[in-house]
Amino acid sequence: MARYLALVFIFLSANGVVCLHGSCGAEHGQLTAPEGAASCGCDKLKRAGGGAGAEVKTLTVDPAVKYSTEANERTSEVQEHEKQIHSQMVWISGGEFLMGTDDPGIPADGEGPQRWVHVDSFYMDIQEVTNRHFQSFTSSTGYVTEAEKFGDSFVFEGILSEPVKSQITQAVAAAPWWLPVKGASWRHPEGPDSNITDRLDHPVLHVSWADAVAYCSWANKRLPTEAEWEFACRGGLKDRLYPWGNKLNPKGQHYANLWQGDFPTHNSGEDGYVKTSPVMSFPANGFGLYDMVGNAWEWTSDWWTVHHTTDQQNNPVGPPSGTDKVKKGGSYMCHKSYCYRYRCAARSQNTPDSSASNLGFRCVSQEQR
Ligand SMILES: *[C@@H]1O[C@H](CO)[C@@H](O)[C@H](O)[C@H]1NC(C)=O
Ligand SMILES: [Ca+2]
Ligand SMILES: [Ca+2]
Repeated sequence: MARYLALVFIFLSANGVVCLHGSCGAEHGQLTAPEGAASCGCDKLKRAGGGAGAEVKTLTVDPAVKYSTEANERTSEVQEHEKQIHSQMVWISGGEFLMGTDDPGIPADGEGPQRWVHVDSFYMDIQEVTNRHFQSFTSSTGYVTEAEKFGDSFVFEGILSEPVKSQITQAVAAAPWWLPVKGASWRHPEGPDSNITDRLDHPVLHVSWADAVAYCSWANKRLPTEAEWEFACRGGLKDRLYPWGNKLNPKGQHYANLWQGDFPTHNSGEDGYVKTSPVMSFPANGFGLYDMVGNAWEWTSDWWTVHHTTDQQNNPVGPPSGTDKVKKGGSYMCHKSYCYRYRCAARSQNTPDSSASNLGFRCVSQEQR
């Protein structure tokens, strides 16, 4: 209880506004992207007790060391098996690209200025890491996620069952549709009465940044930098909004799992899904990558900053330190009225120990895995 009270207090002081039930709703009808405070609240899922400068708290062993060492000791037979249960990867031939935008949908997010960036070639998972992938990781390592250790995670109110919802008395002040749910984790995405049995091919959710790093390390991969992620998102197109171009629904078709309707009260599911979709349910971009925008947000390795140099950068990795990590691509909860972040240049942030029902990841590597 104390944690949640502290949580609400943090948001009150950080944002200077209280967004009570309904009062954020004034924004719902507007079709232009909100600037600053009015947003999906995706960046508000800070765990209490962290405070400024908080780093990942619970992992005492560097997951990169621990899991790559274990990985090195596996037999080739096991490695062969794992090849089938890891995501397929695609070669992304590096080069220069225009990162960010001079026409930011959400200026406060630091989407601009547009700048030339070079990234080296790399391999990238063609899909978000799935529950099946993550299950193979935890069953061979015994890894326990941060949400499982904390005992809770943030779930979007709209997908909770009534019994679970009725037991919750706290919410995030700035984004009341986010509820801390006891027992919510990647195995139980909407709390104890839910499971992933029928969702093994959906993106894994409720994974913290350290959980994502641990998984990628185990697979002999790593998280992408923001620059790599955005280069990959653009799929070889220059200065476009989406991985497929500038039109959200070319020829009336849906190209990503987003939100249709009024956020947060009504999701029409016009694209076929009101929650996550199986990975690769929508068309791939020009590089053969699926769900780069929509479905689940994806962690990157960069610390968050909104200040970017216009000097040409070579393989930028973001600031050396920070309090939040960058996530990219938006999720099935994103709608233009509230979270116009399903664009390649869009970005948002979370503290590394955050986990939620719309946040996942994919991995990259320098070599084919
Ligand atoms: C998983 O959830 C479904 C309903 O979504 C339920 O029918 C099933 O029994 C659950 N499985 C387990 C193992 O709890
Ligand atoms: Ca949808
Ligand atoms: Ca995604």
